[in-house]
Amino acid sequence: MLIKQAADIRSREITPRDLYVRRREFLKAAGLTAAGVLAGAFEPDAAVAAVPGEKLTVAKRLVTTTEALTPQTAVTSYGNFWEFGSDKSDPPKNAGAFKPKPWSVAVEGLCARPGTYTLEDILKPHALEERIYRMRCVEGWSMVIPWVGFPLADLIARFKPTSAAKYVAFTTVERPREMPGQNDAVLDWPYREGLRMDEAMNPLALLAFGMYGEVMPNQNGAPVRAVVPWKYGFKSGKSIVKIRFVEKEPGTAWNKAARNEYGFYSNVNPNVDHPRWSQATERRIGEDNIFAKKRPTLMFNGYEAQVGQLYAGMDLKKFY
Ligand SMILES: Nc1nc2c(c(=O)[nH]1)N[C@H]1C(S)=C(S)[C@@H](COP(=O)(O)O)O[C@H]1N2
Ligand SMILES: [Mo]
Repeated sequence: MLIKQAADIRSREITPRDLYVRRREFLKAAGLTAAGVLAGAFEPDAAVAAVPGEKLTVAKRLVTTTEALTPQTAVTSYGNFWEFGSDKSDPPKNAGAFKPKPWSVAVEGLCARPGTYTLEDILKPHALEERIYRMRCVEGWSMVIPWVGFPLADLIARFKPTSAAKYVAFTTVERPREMPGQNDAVLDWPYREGLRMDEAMNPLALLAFGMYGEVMPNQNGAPVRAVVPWKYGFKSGKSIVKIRFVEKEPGTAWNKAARNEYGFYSNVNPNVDHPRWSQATERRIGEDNIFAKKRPTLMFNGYEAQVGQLYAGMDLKKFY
C-alpha cells in the first residue's frame, strides 16, 4: 500500500491534462514506467478526450495507488446511478435535465448543530484535495478515479454529533421529474446509505464535489456525494440531500432490495462471495480488451492498513 502526500500543487488550478502529466511524473518518481505498470493496458495520456467542465482548485493531493487512472470518458460514460436508469450506459444519457444548483443538505438527528446547509455553507471552511482512489463495484468491475473533495470527517465534526450517535445515514435526492429511473420502483426511492460513525470518521472517507479536476458531472453524483473506497461502490451514495446521525444501524436501499446479497458493511472482500458470483477478481474498466487479465481483488480494496482495525474481531462473513 502506498500513500503519498504531494504538496506540489498548492493553490493552483489543475486540468485533466495536468493530472495525466503529473501522473506520469509520479510513476517516474516511483521508479516505474507507465508501460511497466500498465502491462499492456491503455496509455492514459492518449486515451482521454477533454470533457468540458468547471475547474476546481485543489490544495493538496493524496495518491493511494500507482495503477493508471481510468480514462475520464470511461468514468463519465459507464456506471450505476439507478435514478437515471438501470443500464450502465443510462446515466450519461438521462442525467442532462438534472439541476444540481441550487443545493442544500439537511443535517438531522443526534448532533448539536442540525439545520439546512447550502452547498456553499458546506464548502466554505474546507480546502479541496485531490484523492486518487481505487474503486470497486460489487458487480466485479473497478476503476481508479481522481476525486476532488475533503474528508467526510471534517464536515461531520462541524455538526458536533453527540456520543449517542453511532451511525450516520445518508439520503440522496428524489426528483422523479429530473430522474427518469425514479419512475420505476426498481429500488425503494430515495436511495439510502449509511456508515458506522467510526467508518464515516476514517480519514479515507471522502465527501466529493468533483473528479479529474472538474466539478462533478451529473451522472457521477453532482453536486455532492460520498466516496468510501474500501467498500463496494453502492455504499458511496450520490447526490446527497440529507445527513442524519442515529443510534441504530440505518436501513439502506440495497439492503432493503436484497438483504441476503447486500449487507450493511459491504467491505470489499475477495474471500466473501456474493451469493451469485465470486468476488475474488475484478475487471478494470479501460483495460477491457481481449488481452486484459482480470485483477485479483484486494482485501478492503487495498486499504486494509487504513481501515482493517475498524473491523477487528468482527466475523466478516456474518457482517458482509
Ligand atoms: N444515489 C445513488 N448513488 C449510487 C448509486 C445509485 O444507483 N444511486 N449506485 C452506486 C453504485 S452500485 C456504484 S458502483 C457507484 C458508481 O458510480 P461512480 O463510478 O461514479 O462511483 O455509485 C453508487 N452510488
Ligand atoms: Mo456498484
